Amino acid sequence: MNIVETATRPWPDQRPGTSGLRKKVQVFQQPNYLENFVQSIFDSLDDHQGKTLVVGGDGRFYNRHATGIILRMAAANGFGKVLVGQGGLLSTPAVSCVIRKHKTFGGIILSASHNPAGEDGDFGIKYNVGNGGPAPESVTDSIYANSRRIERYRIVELDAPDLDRIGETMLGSMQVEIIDPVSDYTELMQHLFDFDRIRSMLNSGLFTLRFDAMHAITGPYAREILEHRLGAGADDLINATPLEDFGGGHPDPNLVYAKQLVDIMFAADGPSFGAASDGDGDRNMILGRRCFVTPSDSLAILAANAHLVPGYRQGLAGIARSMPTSQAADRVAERLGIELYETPTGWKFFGNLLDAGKATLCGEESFGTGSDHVREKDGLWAVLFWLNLLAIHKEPVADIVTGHWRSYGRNYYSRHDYEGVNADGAGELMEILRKQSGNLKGKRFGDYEIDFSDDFAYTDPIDDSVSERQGIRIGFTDGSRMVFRLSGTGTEGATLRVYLERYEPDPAKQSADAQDALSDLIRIAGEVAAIRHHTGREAPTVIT
Ligand code: VG1
Ligand code: CO
Repeated sequence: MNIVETATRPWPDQRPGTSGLRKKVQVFQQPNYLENFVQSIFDSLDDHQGKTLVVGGDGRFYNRHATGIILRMAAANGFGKVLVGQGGLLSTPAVSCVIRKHKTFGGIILSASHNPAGEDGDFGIKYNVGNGGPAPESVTDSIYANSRRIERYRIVELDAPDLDRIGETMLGSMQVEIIDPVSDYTELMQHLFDFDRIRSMLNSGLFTLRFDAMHAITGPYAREILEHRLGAGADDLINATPLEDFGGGHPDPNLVYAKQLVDIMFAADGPSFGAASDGDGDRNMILGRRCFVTPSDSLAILAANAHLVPGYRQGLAGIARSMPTSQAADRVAERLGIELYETPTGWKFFGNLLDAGKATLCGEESFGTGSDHVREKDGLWAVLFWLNLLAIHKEPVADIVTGHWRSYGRNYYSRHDYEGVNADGAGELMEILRKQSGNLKGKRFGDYEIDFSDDFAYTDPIDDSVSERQGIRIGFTDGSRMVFRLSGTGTEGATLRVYLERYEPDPAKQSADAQDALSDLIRIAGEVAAIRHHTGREAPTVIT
């Protein structure tokens, strides 16, 4: 086999962020940029010789090209076999599913999630370990360290195989198997949810559905599962063909970017249920007729009802949520008498809890929900979970949500993003907050008094690893909270995220608009962090 060792020099900027390495396509197109990072991944692995790797991505521009290079490098680096999704496609949760089902060594996912795609858009690459989940910080740190001292990469001088033909071929002495990207995942979903019951609901004529794949990876999965297996109509799925540029859109399932779906759902005769997923299929947005379910509420509602669904009939071991996610799930955990874990932002922090059987459901406010069925958040899984609950409860989505609030109280919640702001200004804002955070206790703003404030640090209960500087939390004496952190997934300037939460136990006061209910906290956040001064912005760019 013709293995070539190509000399190269380190790039300075290959530190993985919240979810892998994300950069502009043009950055990845620089000579050796992709190759350096892939070799740095392989150099961080122990004992991968002869083992199996999974490769697939969200179908964005550069996905195919990168897949070919990764295959040629995997062959040169001694892998025994690679499982590749047909066309180079696999959603993020499907990669996790395939790693687990076929017990492979690990997997590489090509995606920048919801970031825009195309020649001028973003590209990304992340490594998942043998449990199917994102590489923990110890691995990403070692990948980065390797990228800083790399001197050569290995590649075979052979053509990469045809990615479109299902079946097995050889690339040098490595086997390549092109697999159907949806079948393993579909089988897993069928095992977790009551497909018969969902199918009867969809066939009843009393229930209507709209799913928006946002021109990204979930299109083929939704076709197979929602349309072919569950009997949804072909027109119930919109934007269901993956495009290399995601149709020029921003496949981020929220009220701003999924506007087409939101307009449909808020029309007078809108469908009973609406949902969307993101670029790589791991996020979900849940809507009812004229009703938006916040991701934090969604996690709490799924947890409170999980015992009704086949895959979770035995109950939940525990619930885990990222720190900025609202405390709605905490109330459910308390009532169920199970543990609630608060982790830093990013799915990689759930892996140990899931592996140890400490948590069953996990969620993030950023439209991410999932469970121990895989080790990634999972968009279509959440959609199916909701469909299963709706088929049982036979109530509108809005009634399920308000019923939940009546029983548990409502956690008014919103996230304000200031995208693409000056990185120095944003860094300064965080630095000043960090310095102040120890002495804010007792400070008053109108009716609100600060109860505590800190820079969130997390000690993993399983391996005792410590992750510091995970966001400034400010808690008030009435239980309200605000959190400030900088995004670790952006590719331009900095993005400041401000998370706001207030608890309302009184059912008579639970129907306000979230922005109104949070208006005092929004004002206080602006004041405490001097947002306008440091960002130069009058208002956030995205409110969810
Ligand atoms: C964001 C979200 C975080 C999520 C991450 C990856 O990170 O806030 O909750 O895990 O994206 O999601 P950040 O650092 O930009 O806040 V995905 O669907 O983009 O892989
Ligand atoms: Co995603």
